Amino acid sequence: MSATRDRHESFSTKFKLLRKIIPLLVFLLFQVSVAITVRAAQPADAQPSDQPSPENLKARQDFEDMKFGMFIHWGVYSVLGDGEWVLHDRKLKLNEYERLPKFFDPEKFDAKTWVALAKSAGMKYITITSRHHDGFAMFDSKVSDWNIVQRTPYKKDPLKMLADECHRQGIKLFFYYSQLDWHNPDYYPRGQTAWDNGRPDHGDWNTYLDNYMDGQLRELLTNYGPIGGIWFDGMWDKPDADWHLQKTYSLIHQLQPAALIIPNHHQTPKPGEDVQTFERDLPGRNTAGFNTKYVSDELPLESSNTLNDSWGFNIGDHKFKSPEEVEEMLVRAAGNNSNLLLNIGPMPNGEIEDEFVTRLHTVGEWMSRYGETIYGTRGGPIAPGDWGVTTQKPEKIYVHVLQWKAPLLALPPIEKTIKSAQEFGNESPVEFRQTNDGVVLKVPRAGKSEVDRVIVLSVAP
Ligand code: FHN
Repeated sequence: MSATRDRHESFSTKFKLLRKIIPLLVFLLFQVSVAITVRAAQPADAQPSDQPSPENLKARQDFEDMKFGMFIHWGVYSVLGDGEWVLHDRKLKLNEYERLPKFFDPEKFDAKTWVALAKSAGMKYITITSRHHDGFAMFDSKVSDWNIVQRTPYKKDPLKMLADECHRQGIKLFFYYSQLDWHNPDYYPRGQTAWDNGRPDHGDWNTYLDNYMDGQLRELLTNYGPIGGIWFDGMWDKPDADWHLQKTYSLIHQLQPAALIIPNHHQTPKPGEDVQTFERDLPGRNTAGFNTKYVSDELPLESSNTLNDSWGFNIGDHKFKSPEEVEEMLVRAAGNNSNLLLNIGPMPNGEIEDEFVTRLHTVGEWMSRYGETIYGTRGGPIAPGDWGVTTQKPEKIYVHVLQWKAPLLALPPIEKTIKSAQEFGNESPVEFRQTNDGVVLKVPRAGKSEVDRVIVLSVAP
C-alpha cells in the first residue's frame, strides 16, 4: 500500500514538474524557430550585428575629420617601372613574373621618411597596398610563401616598419587588399581580367576566400597593432560571385571594431561597409566610367586620385599634377563632404621620386595655411559648382571661391543668418547681402596664382 502511494506521489510530482516545464519548452522552441526564420530572411551579405559598434562610429567621424590621405601603390611590379597591371598588360606567364621578386631589394626604403613626407604634405593617413592583383603579399604572411619576406632578397616586412612608424608619428595606417588575384590557382572560376598565365583550370573558391584571403586579413589585423582599416579592391572582377562578405566583414570588425571597411567595388554600399570610396572621381560623378552615381548620406566619403597618371611606379609617366591642381582637388573633395586619397607609386629601391616629394611639400605648406577651412569640416550648405564649394564647422561657413572672375558672387539662400563675413587669412571684412533670394558676396581680388579665395561667414547657431 505504502509502495503504491509512494509510486502515486512520485508520479504526481513528476506530472506537476512536467506541467511547469512543457510551456517553458514550447516557449523556447518558438523562440528558436523565430530566430531561424529571421536569420534565413536576412540577405547573404548582411552584417550579423548590422548596428556599427560605438568604436566604429567614432572611427568614421575621425576619418571624415582627416580629409587628406596618402595612397601608396608599391609592389614587386615596380621593378619593371610600368605600373601595377604589368603582369596582366604584358600577358606574362606566372613562371616569368615569379622571377620578379628576386630583383626587388628596396635597400633605400625608410619608413620614417615616408611617414614624414605624408605628414609634411598635411596628410593624416596612409593607405598602402598590402597586396595588389598579382597577389604578392608585401608583408610577412604565413598563409603562403608568395610574399616579400620569403621571395625577395630584402627578406623584411616593410608594412611592419611602416605600421610602427605610423604609430610613432600619429598617422593612421590602412591596408589596401586586392580581392582579385591573378596568381592563386584557387581564385577560380577566374574573373573578367583573366588570361592564360599558366594556372590550372580548376581551383577551390571557398578555400581562396575562407582560408587564403581571410587568413591574410587576420594576419593584417593582428600583427600590426591598431590599424585604420582595410581598403578592398577587385570585387569588380567577379561582380556576380559570392564573396562571403558577411564572413570577412565580421572577421574584420571582430578583430578590430574600429577598423573601417572601405570597398572600392564601384557599387552602392553593402551592409557592414564603413566608407564609400570613389576612384578618380568626386562623389556622385562618373567621369572615370565605372563609379556609381549613388552617394551615401550616412557613410563617410572618399575620393581617390593619382599625383601623376599612374598608381604603381611608372617610369614613363611624367603627367604630374601641379600643387595648385592638387589643392583644388582637395578643396573640391572637402566641399563634396569627402576626403581626398592621393596616390604616389614609390620606386623599387624604396625611394619616392623628387617630382612627388616637391609637389607634396608645396601642398603641405598650403595646407598649413588653409587647413582650418578643410580639416574637421563637413560639406557646406551650398551645392558645389564650377565657381567653388563651401565647407562648414559649427557657426562657420567657409566659401571657397575657386573659379570666379567677377567681383560679385551670387549664391543660393542659406538657412542660417550671417553675422559677419571676412577674408580668410587677413580677417578683412567682406561686403555681403543676405536676402530670401540668396547671398551676394563681394569677392576679394585674387592674388597671383591664388587657387582658393576663402570667405569665412560667421553664422548664428
Ligand atoms: O585595378 C586597380 C588599380 O590598379 C588601382 O589599384 C586602383 C586604385 O583605386 N583600383 C583598381 C581599379 O579599380
